[in-house]
Amino acid sequence: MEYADLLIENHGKVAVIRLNRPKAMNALNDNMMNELGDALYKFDADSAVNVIVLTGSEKVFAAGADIAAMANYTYADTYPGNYIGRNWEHILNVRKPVIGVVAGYALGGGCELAMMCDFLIAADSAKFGQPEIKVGVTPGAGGTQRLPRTIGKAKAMDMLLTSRMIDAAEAERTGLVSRIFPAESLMEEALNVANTIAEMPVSVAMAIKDSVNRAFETTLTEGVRYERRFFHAAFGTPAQKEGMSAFLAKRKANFEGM
Ligand code: DAK
Repeated sequence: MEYADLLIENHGKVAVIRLNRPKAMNALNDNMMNELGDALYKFDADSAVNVIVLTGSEKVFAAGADIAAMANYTYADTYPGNYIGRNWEHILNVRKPVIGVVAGYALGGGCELAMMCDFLIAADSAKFGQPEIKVGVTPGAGGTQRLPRTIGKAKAMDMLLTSRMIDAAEAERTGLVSRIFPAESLMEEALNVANTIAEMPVSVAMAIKDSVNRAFETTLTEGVRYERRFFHAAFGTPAQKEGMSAFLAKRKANFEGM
């Protein structure tokens, strides 16, 4: 796959999508978001890929929406034109696991895009922020919704209202990122994590993702019911037969194609 604003790498069952507008700090524009949707859907449908990694460069994940592109937007460009909604949220439709890997800045729409990943791994150089207030807008891709659900109201309000950036350590402490690695070894470590997941049965990984995401959309009772259906259904799958018989035979399970 060839794209103007993305770089694509294949690492076995792991596909890596790299945001790539180095001259504009990977600022997110329509073309990049269209390309990102295209790449995500292709990998989601590719049976050779079990896990997708979304990352940026060593310096920046993404410094937000492209301010130069949107500076002269009118209300007609945004609300009737469905700015953001029309092409920013494809990632939410992806059913395979998507790991966000962040080095350097993840600001504004960049932080919002990162939060749409299933979980985040960060370099010790990572900096997260929602500085939209400084350019006269509210966040528009979930910053006021996903951030408080993830790090709590006090921290989220602080970040959103002051535009303060948090570093990797604070991001890990508050639950925004799951693990931190030294910047030099970030991709190697992130690929190890991705490969661990890629060796699991992809159908079960997808069901777990689906079920965890349901936790944010429903009551506890309904969420547990939803989970239980997947659990029951698992007993009709090759993954359950292979996983449990491998355990009992004290051998490594082979979940290829499951
Ligand atoms: N957009 C466009 N260009 C950007 C950019 C951005 N967000 N961020 C950086 N650049 C460009 C700079 O203009 C500069 O370009 P040249 O001057 O070289 O041509 C180049 O990238 C390098 O940037 P700096 O010279 O500033 O580099 P530094 O290392 O000094 O600083 C920085 C890095 C990331 C701290 C700084 O660039 C920065 O503060 N950038 C802006 C961060 C920001 O404010 N992000 C939030 C953007 S607002 C909406 C929904 C969502 C949104 C809006 C509306 N609706 C539903 C209507 C979302 C809004 C946002 O994300």
